[in-house]
Formats: sequence, structure tokens, C-alpha cells
Amino acid sequence: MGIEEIRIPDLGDAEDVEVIELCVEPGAHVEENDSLVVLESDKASMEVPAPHSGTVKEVKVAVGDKVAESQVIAVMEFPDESSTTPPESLEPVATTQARPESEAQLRASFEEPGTDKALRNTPSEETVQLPDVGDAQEINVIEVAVKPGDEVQPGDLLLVVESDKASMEIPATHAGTITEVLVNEGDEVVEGAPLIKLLVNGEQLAGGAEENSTAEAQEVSTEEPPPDLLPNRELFNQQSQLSEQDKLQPVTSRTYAGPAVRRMARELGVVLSEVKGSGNHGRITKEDVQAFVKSALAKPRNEVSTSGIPRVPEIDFSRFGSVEIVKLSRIRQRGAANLHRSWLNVPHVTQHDDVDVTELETFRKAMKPEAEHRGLKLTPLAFIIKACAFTLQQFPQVNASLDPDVQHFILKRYYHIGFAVDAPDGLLVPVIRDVNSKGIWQITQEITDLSEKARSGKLKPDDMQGGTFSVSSLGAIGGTGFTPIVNTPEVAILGVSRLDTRPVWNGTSFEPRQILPITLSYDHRAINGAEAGRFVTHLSKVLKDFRQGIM
Ligand code: CAO
Repeated sequence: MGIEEIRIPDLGDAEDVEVIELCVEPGAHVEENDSLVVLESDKASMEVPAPHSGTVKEVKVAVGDKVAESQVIAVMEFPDESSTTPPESLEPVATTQARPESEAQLRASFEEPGTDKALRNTPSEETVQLPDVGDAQEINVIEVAVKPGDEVQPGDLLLVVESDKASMEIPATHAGTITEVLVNEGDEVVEGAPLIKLLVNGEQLAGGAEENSTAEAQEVSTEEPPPDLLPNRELFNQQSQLSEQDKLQPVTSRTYAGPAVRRMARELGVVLSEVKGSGNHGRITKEDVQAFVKSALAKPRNEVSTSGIPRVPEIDFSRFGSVEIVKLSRIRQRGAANLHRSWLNVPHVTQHDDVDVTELETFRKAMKPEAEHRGLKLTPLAFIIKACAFTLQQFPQVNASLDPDVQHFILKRYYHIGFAVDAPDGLLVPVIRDVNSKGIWQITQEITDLSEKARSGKLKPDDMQGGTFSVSSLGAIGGTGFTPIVNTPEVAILGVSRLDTRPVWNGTSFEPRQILPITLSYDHRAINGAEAGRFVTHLSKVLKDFRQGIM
């Protein structure tokens, strides 16, 4: 094991360098190039990576500390073999001096462009090339920040390239117009590769960038403006060429993010330009990327473009008259997403029937005094739910779910029936368990308790889980029929409308009968029309004469 002090690298002429993020704490194991701390000057940010894999023994700085070149930021313990291997990173590595030529370039990049250069009055085309990248291997373009026609200012980000060790931003060194982008994201590039063509505006300082081959840039490195390739730390200095106004605000086309954050974003498929940075000067942190992904996942499904279905256009209704914007309750939002998902996934069919419940109603009314005695209101719903349980036992495919690949039925050997409750914040569907083994009084009691809980916001998630079939009754409200949406992953739902007295032909005359309209909406993938027809006919028979239920 070797102990090594990690120091702040050469910062050029950057001033007011502050620690803005500690990426590790004592005891943390880090891999080579994992960020240890993030520094920021008044102009740019940089990450200081671990030169080898090892363990952080001590962190010597705190967030907010002002730091200077060579200051120790951390002490690390390395396995012997790793501490002897010099890092190849293109990023600043504290214990390793930059190669002499790189250092010359780096210094050159800190210089203000020579003021004795001739002014150029006519626009000329410049090709931005990938300059000397030292011994870095496998350099890929990971971000193209401009497109033909874009106007750029000195310091605006053109491209980001990345080796296996670090990422580098390539900024514009002159104001101008992009005429051609010669590479795509993902392209592998080598030193000298032409990247971008830029029509440089006239009346700019003529410098090395005018003659932009990499070799020339190296040769003139002590006098000329910076080479196009700027490792993150060099941004401290590159930005010194910006105008005062530019310095006050981050350049809008630039995405401030370190290599680790860029890598993370790429792995997660996050477009960094869409992420709002919470760090100084809008710098994007790992937490910002995580929060972005989290919020994308949490978005209700109906916000996401679904299977290419076009969104309803957004209209400013206030153009036509006064409007009020009222936020949907969370229950309504969740309900909307569930209904939408079911509507899009389930091929719905609805089977209708009118059921003669005259005998049942006679019996129910006869039982009302006892119900009152029990402190309950005996409505048709308890009988309907019980009749459904009887019928579901005869039709296992209706008391089922489909697996997501629609390869199997999941037949449920329990009969838990949900019923829709019109609660103040939206529709809720509490579930009565094991309806097949419960009597009408107990079912009535549970309808009362669960609907009260739903209306007072006291339902627990468990009260609404595990349903195998649902009933939605609008009978107390009115209407002659409606087609409910299947409460997926269940495969069928019964809609109940208002029962009414109707004249029914008995073969010799019309007689008044109590008729209950019912509708069964079902998932046609799970239930075919004949099965649905048989289910509804059987249910009607049970409602007509409850003795059918036990046959
Ligand atoms: N036809 C005629 N009258 C009916 C009826 C029907 N199908 N169903 C119930 N009624 C009567 C009841 O008997 C009661 O009358 P009495 O007071 O004279 O006995 C009255 O209507 C009120 O009933 P209720 O609504 O208090 O009780 P319920 O058991 O019928 O329903 C509940 C309970 C919680 C389901 C209901 O209150 C409710 O919220 N329904 C709305 C469900 C809904 O929104 N569905 C749509 C969802 S989208 O698919």
C-alpha cells in the first residue's frame, strides 16, 4: 500500500478557485478517474479525479474553501502497483505534471491574443480540427453542440469529445457562422481530424486559429491563442478571452458538466442540454441528472407521447372568454392515467342486458326494517355484488388477468370485488374480499364502511388492492345505461344503471316489472363475445332468482 497526497493541479491564471463539491468522503473506495472534488473559478468548473483506484484516507478541503495550486485536497491509499503507474488522463491529475508540450499549450491558452496582430476585414473559412491529445486513445465525439447556420461567439461550445479517461470541450475561438459539421455524435476521431467549418466574421483578431492545423498550433503555442482542444481546466483561461458581458452569464449554448456527469448522462440516455444545472453558473451535477431521470419517470403516462398517438393540441381558451384553472386532485390525476392506460391497452366490448329484478326488489324491501334495525341501508348493490361472485365462480376467465405478453390467463381462485365510489377528490375503487363466502348483511356493512372511508379520505392502499372484478353503480344517480372502462389488470367490469318499472309482456298481458339495466365491459383479448353473453345471461338469471346462484 502507498500513501499519496492529491494536490490541486496547475490552474494557470485562474483566480478565486473554490471547492464547490466534495465527491468522496474518508473511507470511500474510488476507481481511477472518479472525481474527488469539483472546483470552480469565476469562469469555469473542473473536476479533480483520482489518479488511481484506491481508498480515500482524508479529505483536506471543505465546500466553500478557496484553494490554490499545489494545495493538498485529499490523502489516498493505493495498492502498490497502481501508485507507480502514471495516469494518462487528459484531465488534471494532481500528482502528475503535464507533459512539457501540453504545458506549453496550456500556458499558451492562458495568454491574451496578441494585440499586434493584423485586423482581418474579410470573412474567411476556418476548419476546426482535433488538436494534439497526447497519448489518449479512442477519442469519440460525444456531443455536437452546433449545427450549420448557428452563430457562435468566442468560447461557445462547438463539440465535446471524450477519450477513455476524460472529456474535453472544444469551444469556438472566434465569432462566426457554422458552415458545416463534419462529424456526428459517436464518431471516433483522431488528432488533426477536421470537425467543424466556421466562417469567421471579419474584423477579428487574426491569430493562430486562422491557420488551424494542429501541428501549427503546437509550433506557435507560446504566442498564439489557445488550440481548439481545451481540457476542462483550460476553460478557466479560455474564458478570459470573453467579453465582460459574456463573463457575467454562462454562455447559453454551453453545457457545464464534468466528465463523470457526462458519462452518467450518456449511460442513462439523458440529453444534458435539457437538464437544469443547480451548481454555480448553472453547472450540472450528478444529482441534477438523477432528478431529471426521476421526474421523467414520475410523469403521468398521459404526458408522455404514447405509441405515437398525437397529443391534443394545447389551446389558450382565455382567447374566447374568462377561464379558471383548477388543479386536478392527485386521485383524479392517478385515475386519469389508469383509465387512459386501460383504454389504450384493452380492446373493449360492452354487453348489455335488462334484468327483471322484481322478486329481488320485493325481497329487499321486505328486509328494509331489519336493515334499519342493524343500522344499515340495504340497496340493490349488495345483491348485485353477491350475484357477481356466484357468476364469477362459473366463469373463471372473467375472474382472471392476462400476463403482460398475453400468453397466459392468470385464473384467480379468490373473489375480491371492487366497487366504484364517487368520492369528493375523485373516483376510488375499494375492494370487498372473498365475496363468495360472505352474506348480504356483511357485504352491506362493508359497502357502508368502505364508501365512508373513501369519502373521508381514509382508505388505505390495501383496501383498494387485489380486486378480481369491479362493479360501477350509477343506479342511485340515474341513466339507462353506460359503458364502464375495464379496471385493468382485471378483464371485466359491470356497469349498473337505474332500475325502473316497465311494462313487460307476460304472454297474455303487460304487467309492471322492476327492470335493472346492466352492462358488462370486457377485455376482448381475454373474453370472447359468446363467453361475455353467457356470463351476462347467467348473472341476469341469478339476479332474477337468487336460488340460481347456488345451483
Ligand atoms: N336503481 C334505482 N335505485 C337505486 C339503484 C339502482 N340501480 N341503486 C341504488 N339505488 C337507490 C338506493 O336503494 C338508495 O335508495 P334508498 O335510500 O331509497 O334505499 C339510493 O339509490 C342511494 O343509494 P346509495 O348511493 O346511497 O347506495 P348504493 O349502495 O347504491 O351505492 C356507492 C353506494 C358507494 C356505490 C354509491 O354511493 C356511489 O358512490 N356511486 C357512484 C359510483 C360511480 O361513480 N360510478 C361511476 C364510475 S365510472 O365507471
